Amino acid sequence: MTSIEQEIIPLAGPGHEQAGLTADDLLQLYYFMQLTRSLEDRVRALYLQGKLVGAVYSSRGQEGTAVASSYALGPDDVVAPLIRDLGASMVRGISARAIIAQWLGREAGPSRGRDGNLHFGDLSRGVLSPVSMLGATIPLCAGVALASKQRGTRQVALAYIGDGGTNTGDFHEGLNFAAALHLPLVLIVENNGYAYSTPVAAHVALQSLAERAAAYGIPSASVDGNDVIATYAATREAVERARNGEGPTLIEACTFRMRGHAEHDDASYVPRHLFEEWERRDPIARLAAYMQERGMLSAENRAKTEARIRAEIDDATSWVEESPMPDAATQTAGVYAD
Ligand SMILES: Cc1ncc(C[n+]2csc(CCOP(=O)(O)OP(=O)(O)O)c2C)c(N)n1
Repeated sequence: MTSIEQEIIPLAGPGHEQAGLTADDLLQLYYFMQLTRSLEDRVRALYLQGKLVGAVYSSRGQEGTAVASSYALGPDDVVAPLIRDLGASMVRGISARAIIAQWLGREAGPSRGRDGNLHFGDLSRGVLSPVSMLGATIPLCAGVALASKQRGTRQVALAYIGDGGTNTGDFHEGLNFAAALHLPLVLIVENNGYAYSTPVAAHVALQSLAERAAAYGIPSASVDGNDVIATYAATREAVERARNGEGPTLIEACTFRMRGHAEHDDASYVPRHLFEEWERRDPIARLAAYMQERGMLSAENRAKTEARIRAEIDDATSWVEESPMPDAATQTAGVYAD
């Protein structure tokens, strides 16, 4: 054990059984968080090698929020991940090959090399593409939730927004609309300490971003976003409420952005002690400690999972590097309406 592992802050929320999670579920959550982290490490390496055009955003340190919340959805539900939510795309089954192909601008990527690297989804898996204008995915998800209500499909829409994004007009309009019509929407507010270089206390006067829910007359919760069990439990409860026709819920997930806004940003404006404090709350290390204490993650199992992830990412990287760029003659196909 390293000194960091010894200092890990134990999970203090509900136990996994109380949250309705089995030992296999915990192993899945561990796998998806580690897969997300390892994939993002790989993209950083590809970026530093000059193989990738555009910015590289990371969810390092906050993988648990997207993984645990999207894990609480049913197979027919819809999710709208943003830049810190790669884990949600992975949980929905978008492959490492597809993601690396997207990052490297290949024809085999979900947007077929027509986008920078960010705006990809997969409607067949219920994953909406991000919209760059922050907040815009909330009215979009409210629309999905409205369709679900009108068609009686009982699908739930799960949207994410950063702390900074809660200050947009679209946040207000989308959430108010969903609340007024009692739509099946769950909104995860990822409070990761900073909106680019602006600390939360400098852009909003609330103690907790969960307080925003009162303005819309909807229930809320504030959870430790680096506790996957607590985040899963709160989201599952909100998803059930939404599915039962009881309208939207806002969940503040408290977490921390362990990198700069993107890799071109060295985060020099973040006091160093915050990184040290949040390192002790690392969502992967905390879940691993929880599982190890209960005999649910043997050294062998952990090594196997890590080897599986390495193989998956190595396979995807070499496959993508061999795969073609889009044909320039077709570059506008699928970009503009015919
Ligand atoms: C409406 C809008 N304003 C500004 C931007 C530029 N921008 C992109 S990310 C970002 C910071 C977002 O911070 P936050 O919502 O807290 O999310 P985080 O990056 O911390 O996950 C800004 C200002 C944008 N994309 N959309």
